[in-house]
Amino acid sequence: MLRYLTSGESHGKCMLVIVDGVPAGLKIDKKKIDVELARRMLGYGRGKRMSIERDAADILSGVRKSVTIGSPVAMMIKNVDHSIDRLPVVLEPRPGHADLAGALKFGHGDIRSVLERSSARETVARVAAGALSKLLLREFGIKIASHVTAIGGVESSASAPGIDRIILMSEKSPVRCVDRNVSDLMCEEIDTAMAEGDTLGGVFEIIVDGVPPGLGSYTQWDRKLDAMLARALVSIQAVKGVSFGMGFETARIKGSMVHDEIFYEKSRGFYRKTNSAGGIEGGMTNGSQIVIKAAMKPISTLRKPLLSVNIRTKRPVRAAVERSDVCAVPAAGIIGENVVAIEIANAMIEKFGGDSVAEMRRNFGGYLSQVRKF
Ligand code: EPS
Repeated sequence: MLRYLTSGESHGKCMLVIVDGVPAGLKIDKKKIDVELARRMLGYGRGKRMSIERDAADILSGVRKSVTIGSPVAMMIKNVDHSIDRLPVVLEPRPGHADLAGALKFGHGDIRSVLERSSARETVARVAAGALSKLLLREFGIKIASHVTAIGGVESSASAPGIDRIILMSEKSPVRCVDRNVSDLMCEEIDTAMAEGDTLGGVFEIIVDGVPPGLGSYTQWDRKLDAMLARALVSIQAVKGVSFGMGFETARIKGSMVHDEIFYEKSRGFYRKTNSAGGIEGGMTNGSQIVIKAAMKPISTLRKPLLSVNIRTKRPVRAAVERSDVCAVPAAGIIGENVVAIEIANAMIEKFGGDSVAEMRRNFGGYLSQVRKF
């Protein structure tokens, strides 16, 4: 089983992650991990912090001569802005943030002790773990991409192109939207929110290509892959909803219009012509691409702050203003790709054995021929 824990405060010394259960024999290309960290920093609408940081992973353990040895992999990403002990006390909780509930829960008289850890800076550590997982998935031809389909009220209605086009086109857009005209409108929407001292949320889509059928399981609730993916995505700061394939739309139309009919050809095996299920049926991959959408609420730090209450004086005040982003949906898509990568890597390890990549490859090959001969 692949598991991981993160540690670190937004303006502390560093962000840390320990990934346990990484198979031995995986070639680690550190540059690829750093590229993933750099992708997380981009996106139109981000704040000043991203021009300060130089996120790069320092691999501390579990790797020898650039190859994993089966022991836990620890990675550290330094915070250039290491100012935690110099930053002011925060007494005015921001509506929508962890501030108030976190202060009440831990008995903190200074909200800074909450916000330093609840900050989305924590996702740096998760992206490092995800980048490692992506390296494993590459060994099995599994690719993951993401693109932004909505920012505030601006939505892209164009159907998503193939995965390689998504990868290419999303990287070209400052908001990671594959539709160029909509991409421009999204940037304008962000400019308007910024001028108004406001923030924006949106929707991103994740596509996983090349997964074999049968990852996850229908046999127990906590083995269902869609449940694990939903948990991973909703745990990203500010993500409020997740849907698979046709998603909520399926609730409005008849079964005959929803379910993906099954076909068979000797050369292809079983296949579908549609993918309303988003690649998962009964908590298992069905061999089609996994397609997931996630909705992110607007960031809760507003330059024109909402009403709040000072936790010391109990007097009405305006909420605290911290340096923050106006819109972080493009970055959230990258974080989404990476938390999904961790879950898929875990499912692969569970199905094909996780001690070494060679063992996984053998079992993977054997399983594919079993499926082919079925
Ligand atoms: C972030 C770092 C943070 C914020 C943002 C994400 O840096 P700072 O607080 O120093 O500007 O830019 O976090 C939030 C929006 C939040 O609410 O915590 C990052 O590295 O992604």
